[in-house]
Amino acid sequence: MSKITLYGVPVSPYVRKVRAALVYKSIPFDEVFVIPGSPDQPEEFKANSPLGKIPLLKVGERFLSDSAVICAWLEREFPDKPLLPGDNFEAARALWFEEYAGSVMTTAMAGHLFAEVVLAKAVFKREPIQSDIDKALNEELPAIFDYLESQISGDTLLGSGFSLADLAVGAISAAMLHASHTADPEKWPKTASYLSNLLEGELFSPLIEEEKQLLASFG
Ligand SMILES: N[C@@H](CCC(=O)N[C@@H](CS)C(=O)NCC(=O)O)C(=O)O
Repeated sequence: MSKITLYGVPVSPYVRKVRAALVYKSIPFDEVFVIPGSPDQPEEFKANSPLGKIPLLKVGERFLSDSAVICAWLEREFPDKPLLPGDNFEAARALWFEEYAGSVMTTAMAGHLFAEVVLAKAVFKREPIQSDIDKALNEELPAIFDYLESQISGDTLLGSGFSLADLAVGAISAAMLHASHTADPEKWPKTASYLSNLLEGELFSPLIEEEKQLLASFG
């Protein structure tokens, strides 16, 4: 098997998704810490990440960008513990949740909540933008929780068990957890229970613990 190296920071939701997929499939990998936009990025990253974004995956001497592309490759290369169900329609639904998590959920949970509540002061060295936090808390997250509440089927999003849908939704929901927010169990009982089981489960909890230590080091 070619050596696999992941470039990025673990607190990025897209990097977290790839880390979780690698761990889920028991694939060994190395990591290189890269903060997007920072001046001291490794030359290898600059030369091989066409948009300068994380995650970037090195496989042997070749490179793949974009978390969805990387997960698609992992699924084909390491099919033993599948993240996509065998049923074609259910597989497409898993991809839909990956898209929803990577767009709508990421804007609210990472762009508006995590960035402003956690990163603004500690990393960006500025005051948080309160209007972004308010928009996430009052408009975006309630709409997301309403939608998830209507979709959750038992312990997972797809009726067929754990899939890429849960991996992608968990990867972004960890950003909300870092910002100390959860779905109110009174209003969204299925979503609150689903998210806490997912994030406190054996896949995500060790990753989140590691990230908490990293965030603490940011001051
Ligand atoms: N669609 C991409 C998005 C990746 C992305 O936006 N990563 C952010 C960090 S969370 C980044 O690298 N931003 C730097 C930039 O946009 O220049 C993926 O799924 O990997």
